[in-house]
Amino acid sequence: METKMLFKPITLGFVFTFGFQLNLAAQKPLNILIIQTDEHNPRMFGAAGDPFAITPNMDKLARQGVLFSNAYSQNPISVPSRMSMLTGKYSQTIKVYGNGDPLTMNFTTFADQFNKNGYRSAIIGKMHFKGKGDEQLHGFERPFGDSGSEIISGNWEKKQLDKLGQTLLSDRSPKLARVNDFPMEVHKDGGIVPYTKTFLSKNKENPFILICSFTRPHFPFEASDKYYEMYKGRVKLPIDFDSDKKNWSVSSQMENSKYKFDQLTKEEIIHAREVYYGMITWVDDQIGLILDELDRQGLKENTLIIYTADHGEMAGEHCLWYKNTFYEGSAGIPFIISCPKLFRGNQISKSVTGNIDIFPTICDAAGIQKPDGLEGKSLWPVLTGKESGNDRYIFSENYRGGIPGCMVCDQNWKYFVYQPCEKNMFTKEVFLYDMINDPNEMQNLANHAELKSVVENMEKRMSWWKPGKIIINDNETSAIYRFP
Ligand SMILES: [Ca+2]
Repeated sequence: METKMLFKPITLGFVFTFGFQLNLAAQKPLNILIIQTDEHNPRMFGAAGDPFAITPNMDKLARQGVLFSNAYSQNPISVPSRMSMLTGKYSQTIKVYGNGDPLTMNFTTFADQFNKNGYRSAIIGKMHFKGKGDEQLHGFERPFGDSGSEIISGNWEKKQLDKLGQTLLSDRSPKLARVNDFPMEVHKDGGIVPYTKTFLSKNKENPFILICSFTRPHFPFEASDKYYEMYKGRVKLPIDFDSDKKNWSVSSQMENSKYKFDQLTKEEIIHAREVYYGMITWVDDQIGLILDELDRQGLKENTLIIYTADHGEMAGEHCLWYKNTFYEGSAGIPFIISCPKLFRGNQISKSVTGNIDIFPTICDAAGIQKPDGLEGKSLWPVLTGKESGNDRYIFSENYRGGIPGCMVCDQNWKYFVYQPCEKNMFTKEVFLYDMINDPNEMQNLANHAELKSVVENMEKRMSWWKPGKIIINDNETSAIYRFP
């Protein structure tokens, strides 16, 4: 993908020691606002260098904060990614491997930790909690959103659509991407802004941690004509859309046999991407409304704002769609942290990070003690210029179709493996990409003899991962896989 910077950022590094040392104890408690989308390709917004994306609000947030250009989902599918974010722990630790696994109550979320310190914690929108009842709220209030087995309280979407005599697409295929002439606010995400306005107005005086969590730009691929028209005829194919399919992992081959990605025409790929971009811009507009409201209610200065997604969307890169792969489009996430009163904005950091680091980072930012056992690492020293963060690395796991996979990456290298399992016996697959010279991950270098030491180092880092002890509930097939 071509890149063009919309603004000239400062790159974070050791040379900068601009962090402001604040006496946090003397400050009013810091509010935390996390804006999360679902399935947002990390390269498809303006501040990330995308030449087509129209995302003025994400870009503005990046100008006011730090954009982390090497940020990853800890498991590129909804439930495990979200539970890793809330607990600061990896899938293997919390035993949430796929969308069928509920988070058990013995894990502390950041809501639990902040509540103990006098905060109000709430999620407005999606969080994909499993199970039923209040015990599945994990310390959060839910003014609006999915909870337990309910999809959306008040059946928001159906009511809106019934009034219009409309239905939304139920099929995920990019082949069916379509344009509507009714507003996108009828989607269940349409409730997020009004509920957020109400929440903010009721919590001006007490500290809060709020997650505004959008389901868009998750498929089905459907945008209103207003947003589609912004992209019609402008969007190109991803440069690696037809990369050598022999390089697909067994896991991606399984996805392709189910969803027939390789049968999409170039025209269908471009059309689906135009619609997908439209969905991103609609979400961006919603983010703008939330940030404006924060400002209008006088809360912006004392609020640390994070923008992230639970995982990406391949959107045709590597001839793949959706997620569940370790390629950048799927395992990568957009990741911005902004709080101008605490650290300087308009910076890009190459420090490797991900949603698992949010828990310790917001504890440090708010001056709240971190619980023991967090597996995420605080970004506070990076944000405040005390550390370069250049030596950081991070993991991602995935168990799609019952095939255990694990990725580790640093700024230079991405390494991932897939292990054979009882359902699919194959030779262990290994992938190594040079992320500096091959950012589109076109050449697998895992078997190059001169890079043996790189592979060995990555394997050593990955030694904590024990797929042989995992029992996977892959809810898409309702199957439970046990490993020897
Ligand atoms: Ca998701």
